Amino acid sequence: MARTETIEILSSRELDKMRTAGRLAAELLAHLEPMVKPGVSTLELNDEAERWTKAHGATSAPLGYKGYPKSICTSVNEVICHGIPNAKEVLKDGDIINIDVTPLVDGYHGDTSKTFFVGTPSPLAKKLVEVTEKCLMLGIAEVKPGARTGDIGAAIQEYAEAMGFSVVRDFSGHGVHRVFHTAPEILHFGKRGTGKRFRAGMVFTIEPMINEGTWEAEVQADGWTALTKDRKLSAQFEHTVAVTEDGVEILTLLP
Ligand code: EYF
Ligand code: CO
Repeated sequence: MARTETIEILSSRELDKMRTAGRLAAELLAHLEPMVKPGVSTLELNDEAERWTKAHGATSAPLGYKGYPKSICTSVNEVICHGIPNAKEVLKDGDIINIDVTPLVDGYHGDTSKTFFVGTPSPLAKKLVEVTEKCLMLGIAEVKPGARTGDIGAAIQEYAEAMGFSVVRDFSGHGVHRVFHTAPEILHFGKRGTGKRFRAGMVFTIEPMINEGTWEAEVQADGWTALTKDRKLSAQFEHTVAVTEDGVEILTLLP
């Protein structure tokens, strides 16, 4: 859906708050990473994320957002995004799982996600996950004042398709600050030289979802979980980034 709101320019005080939220989000993913092993349920990951977030003085923005029932999203194998943690979903060797976290810290959101291997991945899963992470970094490399949202989408689409994969069309990156989802909309496909121009102080996510087969998605009967139409694998990585005077700062990276 197109986002028509104006794109906020954050003050240096607000950017500092976004740095704090982004750092906590990255630390939360790093905290969960050792738990990603065969035999753990996605509900156990959720419950530890919720406990750790509260223990660090923050709240989990996804919990209750538009009615979403859990604190994180856990998207396994053919799930593209918004997988709901569940006690019956137990990870097994060879799975891939994206964990998407958004702690809300002192009124500001840090939104990041990463796809992890459970045990030993197949060669195809390994390639898909590596290509998806590179798509994110190629998208981030396009960000600087004067560049446009379409430059990000073009860079991601060109690389993903050259590697034999497809780019999900139905979900996009988004502006993020005090508001979880706002302008600009960041498509992960498109044409260079199109879309909104970046200015220093804008903050948004880039979160490409890359599929092994068709780009087409469908939403499960639960109304939340998005799956690949052909039930082949999907991977995703996400960072929250700020446009700086001369380029970009990744707010959800650990030093
Ligand atoms: C009714 C949700 C709403 N939406 C987006 C709500 O940007 C995100 N991750 O990077 C993101 C995370 C969550 C989220 C967690 C819950 N929601 C999910 C699915 C459908 C929907 O529309
Ligand atoms: Co996001």
